[in-house]
Amino acid sequence: MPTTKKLQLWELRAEFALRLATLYGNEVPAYNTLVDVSREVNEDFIRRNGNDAERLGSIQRVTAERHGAIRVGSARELAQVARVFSGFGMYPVGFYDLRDASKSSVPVVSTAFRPIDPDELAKNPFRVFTSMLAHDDRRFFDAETEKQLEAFIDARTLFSEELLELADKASAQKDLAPEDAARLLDLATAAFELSQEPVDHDWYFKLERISAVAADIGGVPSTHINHLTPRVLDIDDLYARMEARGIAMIDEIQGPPNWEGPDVLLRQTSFRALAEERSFRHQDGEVRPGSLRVRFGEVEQRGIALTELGRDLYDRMVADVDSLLAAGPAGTTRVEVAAQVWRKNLPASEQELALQGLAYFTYRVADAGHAPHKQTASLRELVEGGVLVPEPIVYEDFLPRSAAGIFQSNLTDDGSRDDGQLGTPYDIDRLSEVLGTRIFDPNELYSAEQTASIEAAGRQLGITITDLPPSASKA
Ligand code: OOG
Ligand code: NI
Repeated sequence: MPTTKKLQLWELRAEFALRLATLYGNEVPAYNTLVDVSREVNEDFIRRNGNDAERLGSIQRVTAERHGAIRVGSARELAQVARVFSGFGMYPVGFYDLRDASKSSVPVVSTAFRPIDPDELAKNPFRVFTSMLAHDDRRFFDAETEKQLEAFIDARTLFSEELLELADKASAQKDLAPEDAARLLDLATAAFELSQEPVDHDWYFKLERISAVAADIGGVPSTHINHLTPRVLDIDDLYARMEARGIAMIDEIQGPPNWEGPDVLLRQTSFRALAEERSFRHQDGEVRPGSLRVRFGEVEQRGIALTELGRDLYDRMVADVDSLLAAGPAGTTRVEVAAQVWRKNLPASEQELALQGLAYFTYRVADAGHAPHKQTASLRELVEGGVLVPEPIVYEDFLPRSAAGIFQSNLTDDGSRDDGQLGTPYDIDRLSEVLGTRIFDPNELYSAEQTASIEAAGRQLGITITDLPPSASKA
């Protein structure tokens, strides 16, 4: 009977993503519009492009695909988040320092929790961008505010013991009995629901003057989903359709431009959600209604994962776009300039992206019959001879500059920061210590997948494949 069947981690994860989507759709109705429009965009894209449309993920995966964003206040809370997500087969990948990625006041460091195995990603790729307030960073918070933040955050409980223990159990067993699963899902979903508890007015707005993000994290008694982001196959189409419905999007699509060559990394855009009712406790002790506008809708299109070499090129192209834009005639847009820079620098075919070692691919044996009759062959000759076909590995992570852009474009003002002060030094190792578990390096994950596929192809052909792109030879 299905009711006695244990649930696998991916089933828990898929159900968790659905529950959060229902919750968020009730809280922020514009999200439901976004999901509807995303579905239309994807269906039309498949209709126009046929089989090719699914090169970067099956339509089932893409339609179900979401990323969430949450924000927590302390090392203790972040370590608990890691326990909760581990119960859904989601592990920390990548380190993002948004403090330096933006001019305005975004005092957080972040990682993303997601599945790491290709099979698990294919079953359900739910991921959550998770930020921790750097409350000890003097550029943003003076000693007194730091103490107040610490006291406020230490006094609250985001995740109950019961939730943490159920998550630990799922994580250890890799599955969960139905009653436990139901309870885990209820508790985990409720932990991210917007609280109705009154917000301390003066405390919240004291923090907001420093940083709206700090207020959203440390000014309220619980955490909540900041946004939930569906994935589309054509973000330009999505943007146009949302505007046509009268929903004002941010000015530009963040990340790579639309161009005729392969899509790489991640393109994102967003709109500000409406103000939401909250109640505030004022200094006179009275509770009165008010409103906050901190949440928003975001949508994304995912492309091919770039290698470190490719990422260096990407960063140089982004810098080129900046300087051309600064020097260029008024009225030219970033997107126009970027498309020119892309044409000049980036190979226009997946095959060249692969063979120049700029992006990650797996290699499928397409024509073993034409394999050369020798012991070794280069990757290029096998691909150019049609023996192997490169298939793109999708970028499963985030971009700090776009993330900062998303944070920033939705803030009402810049807040304040004092760059004369020294920041707290965070990096991937320090954040791993905070989490109590190692943060995976995304490049290692992509590279291992690519290498494994080349080795498997070599075994299948009985050939040692040589002259691998630099990204594949060092795994
Ligand atoms: C997270 C912003 C980053 C993305 O998609 O780049 C992000 C946040 O606003 O909490 O979600
Ligand atoms: Ni996001």
